[in-house]
Amino acid sequence: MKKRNVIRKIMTGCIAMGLLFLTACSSGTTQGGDAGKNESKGIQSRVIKAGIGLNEDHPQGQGLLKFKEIVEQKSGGKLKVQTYFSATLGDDLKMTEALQGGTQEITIPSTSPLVGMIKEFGIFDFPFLFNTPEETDAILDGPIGKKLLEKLPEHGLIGLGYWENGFRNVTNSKHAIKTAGDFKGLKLRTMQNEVHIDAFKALGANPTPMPFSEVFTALESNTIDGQENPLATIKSNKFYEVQKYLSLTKHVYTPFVFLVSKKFWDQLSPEEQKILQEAAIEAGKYQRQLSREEDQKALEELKKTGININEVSDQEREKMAEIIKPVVEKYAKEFGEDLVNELYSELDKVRQ
Ligand code: TK8
Repeated sequence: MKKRNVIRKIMTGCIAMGLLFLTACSSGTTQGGDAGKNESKGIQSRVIKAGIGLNEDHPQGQGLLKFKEIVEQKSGGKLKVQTYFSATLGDDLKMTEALQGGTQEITIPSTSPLVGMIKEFGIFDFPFLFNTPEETDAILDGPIGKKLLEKLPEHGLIGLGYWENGFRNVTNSKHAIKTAGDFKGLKLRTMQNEVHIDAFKALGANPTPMPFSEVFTALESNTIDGQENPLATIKSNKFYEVQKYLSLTKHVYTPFVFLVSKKFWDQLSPEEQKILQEAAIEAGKYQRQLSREEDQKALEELKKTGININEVSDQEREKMAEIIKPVVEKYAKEFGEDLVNELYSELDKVRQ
């Protein structure tokens, strides 16, 4: 009899522990719940709000859908990614602030508007820095890109890697940009980024920084004459409807940075963090490839819209780079000459 009671007591204890464990696991229902810092094991049911600034059909949107597919597949459907496109949750800066506040879990902004928080991201805004995708991938996926991601946690953000926004070109409603002098007096929207603002000022333009979501209306109402973005964005946001000229300047390459709220990240188990990290990298490879294919396709489709498209000669691009050089030198000092020298030596290695 005694022995049977002892066994019953042990069995009751095991069931209670099991129930306690199951309760703890299911407690993190939305936005990470209260699972505690990395103490939870396994994968909990969570809803992950992921917002971006561009449309679903843009490579950024397609990349986010791929990320969602991978996360939900790897987690057996327990991690659910809710996707929001076209700045419905706000522009890049607003969504980044939402991550810092813990009211949104993921966003993938351009690095340019983040320079107010991490000024060193500004090295990617140096005009005419990159020439090829091989160069951009080598720098972003190498020691320089990693060093900049390591600055994010102190700002309440986790960076899981870089996706591709792309090489930027100028559209406007006044005239084709064929020479450095053609920027004179042009009211050009720029991202909220001091390097872009000073570079276009040096070229004689009249730069107006504003969030991306306001650009179409500003162009339509002629508040500004032009803007600059990669071809996929120019096509996806139908800028050809309100612009007459597209000049293929390829003056800057902009990365997207994949951001996760640190408040949310710290609540995840190592297994959940691994799923998000792997999905961000895998979807990023897919997104970069799509972005490069789309850049060519978008040019062909933009030609059919009637917008006046012109190439810009290497000679004129070199003249623009020469005019902007003092701006780059000024910001190289501000961002740290060691970092900039490391950037140039890394670039030299890629070009050998
Ligand atoms: C979209 C922005 C945009 C960027 C800009 O969220 O602001 O011009 O190139 O694509 O990040």
